[in-house]
Amino acid sequence: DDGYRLWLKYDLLKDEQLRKTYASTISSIVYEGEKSPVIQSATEELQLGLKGLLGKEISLKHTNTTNLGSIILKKDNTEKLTNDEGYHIYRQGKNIIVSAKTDNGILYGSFALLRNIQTGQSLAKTDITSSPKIQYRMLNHWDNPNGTIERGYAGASLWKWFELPERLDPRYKDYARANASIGINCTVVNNVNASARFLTTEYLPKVQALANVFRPYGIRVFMSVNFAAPKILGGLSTSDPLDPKVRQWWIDKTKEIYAAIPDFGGFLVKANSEGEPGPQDYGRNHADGANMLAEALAPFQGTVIWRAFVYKADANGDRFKAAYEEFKPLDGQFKSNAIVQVKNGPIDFQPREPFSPLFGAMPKTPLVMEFQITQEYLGFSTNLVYLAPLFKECLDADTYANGAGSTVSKIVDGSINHYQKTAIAGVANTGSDRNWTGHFMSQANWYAFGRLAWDYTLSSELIADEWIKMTLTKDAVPVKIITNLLTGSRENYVNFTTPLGLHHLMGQGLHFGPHPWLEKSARPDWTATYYHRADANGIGFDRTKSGSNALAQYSPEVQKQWENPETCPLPYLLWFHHVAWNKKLSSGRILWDELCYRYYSGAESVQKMQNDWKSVKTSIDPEIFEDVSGRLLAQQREAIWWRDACVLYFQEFSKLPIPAPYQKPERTLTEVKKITDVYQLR
Ligand code: BDP
Repeated sequence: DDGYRLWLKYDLLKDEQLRKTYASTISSIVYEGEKSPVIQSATEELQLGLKGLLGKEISLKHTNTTNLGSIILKKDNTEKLTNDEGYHIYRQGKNIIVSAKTDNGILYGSFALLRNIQTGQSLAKTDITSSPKIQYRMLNHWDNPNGTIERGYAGASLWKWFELPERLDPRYKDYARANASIGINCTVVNNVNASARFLTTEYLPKVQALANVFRPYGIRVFMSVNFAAPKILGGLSTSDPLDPKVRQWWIDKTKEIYAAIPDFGGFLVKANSEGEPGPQDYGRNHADGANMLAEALAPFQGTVIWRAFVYKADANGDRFKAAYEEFKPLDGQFKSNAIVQVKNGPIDFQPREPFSPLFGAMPKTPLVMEFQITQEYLGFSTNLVYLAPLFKECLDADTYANGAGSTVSKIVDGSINHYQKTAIAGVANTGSDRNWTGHFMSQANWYAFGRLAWDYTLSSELIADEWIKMTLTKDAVPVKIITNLLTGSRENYVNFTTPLGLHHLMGQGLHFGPHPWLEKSARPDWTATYYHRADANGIGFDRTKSGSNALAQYSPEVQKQWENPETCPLPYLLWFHHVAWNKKLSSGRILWDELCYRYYSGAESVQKMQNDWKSVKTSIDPEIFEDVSGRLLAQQREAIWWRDACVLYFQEFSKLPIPAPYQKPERTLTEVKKITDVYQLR
């Protein structure tokens, strides 16, 4: 098994009894009314899936004539239990009804029914209703026009730009199927560091061709745009958002896009961030820029998604505070079809971050959650890191913006501030590798993102359990072992890279491996020393009143959780406090010993992960087993590298011995530094 089929494997169910029960329950698939392209996708998938799982052809009928046990796809405008994209699956006599208000709802219901069969649920009393809590469930592809992917670790872009629009890779359809199966309904096809080329007559037909393949799966296409496009492409002397000619250029360009892609979703914009052009180049603010694009998109019900990932090159400030400082004052100034996309944490997709203080702070502006599925800071495609616990930790965090229970998820889904538009985005981890995600186990992260975007109340364990049963094995004991392996993997990774609230210690530029001694870079906030602040006294970034006071950006209740170093939970300690090396922590250890304990036990956990993986060998396809085994070995090498680099480097400041029972690293700091140096070579 090369992993290409993802979780849509549809192999014959091994349990013969179960298979017979399903087969006797399902004799045909019936659709009513017109067979739209979306209904065509639903029936095609059901036929494909059931044939594989049950080993029998299931016929397709237009209207129901018998009551022998059919799956009936029923559009029902009066369905009270669901929203527009939701579904209701229930028994009616011998039939199974998949009912929804829209064709898209029926498509999602069909995939849900298949998932129930794939995971071996009984259909005897089926009665499932489910509706997505967030409207736009999006993937953000950071793909470039030359086929490379920014921060992509699974090969080249899925989009074969040179072949498009004439040749359609069959993979585009499989991509759409996979997304639809987990409820993803929007995709931004290109990098936020956007090439203006995507808006040319060269690239628009290519994007149009992709949109045509995705449409029958309920997926709308968005594009990242370069704010300076009027200058770059339009020959204008400015891209000032208040200049009438610039505004007209965007109005015309938007019309041209909608003529080609009538259901085009809109624009995603990274502006005045990391060197990208933006409204501030002309003395305007982010709302001015977003509103200009919103105006061009409004006649077509399009949306502009404006990113809040901004931080100025200011050596004395605290990058933590930057997005809040720039965006909070603009609350209420954005047009109704302009929404603001915020990364989960205040810095940049670190293995652990507190939630961004913007969540809860902009009640008049719909905020989009941006997660990173691609493992830029979580070990690329050599590390097994299941991200559902990271996503959940943020979504479940309480902002107290509107009293207790104002979780980040309730900000994002609009239930607290009654947003008209709601959205969640994940930076995709897909690429041209045969198994889509490089590390086979990273498929679970794509899956988990989609499942949580649909319903953030699902637990990490439940999502892992589903995914394992659909892609790896249904054997009960191995399912349990792998579920534990997955759910513990993120904490393991945090422990051997950035425990206790450390952050931004990774290799410069590439963001690979440890580089805690990095003290000079093009910008101070691209170094590691800016963040960890280790000295003879201790380590950590004081963000309380005595330091940068970034904590003040949170509600008083949240401040209370984190402001006191005595009571601040250890996972967040060094995010907010500079703590003395010999300070006794709630664990009973002094800080230095706790740090060593985390680095050593984190690295040891990778050995344990290997043992767990070996123990399930007979239940796993050999090709997948070998692939994951090899990557776990690489992960072990990296974990020890991280451990050695960090304890040896921080020991220069603490001057304390490695506590028993741990052994001193076998190599010296100079030797470890050499490994990191090599990664800085071109
Ligand atoms: C950073 C990445 C960079 C992205 C940037 C962003 O290193 O490649 O362009 O995020 O999100 O983490 O814009």
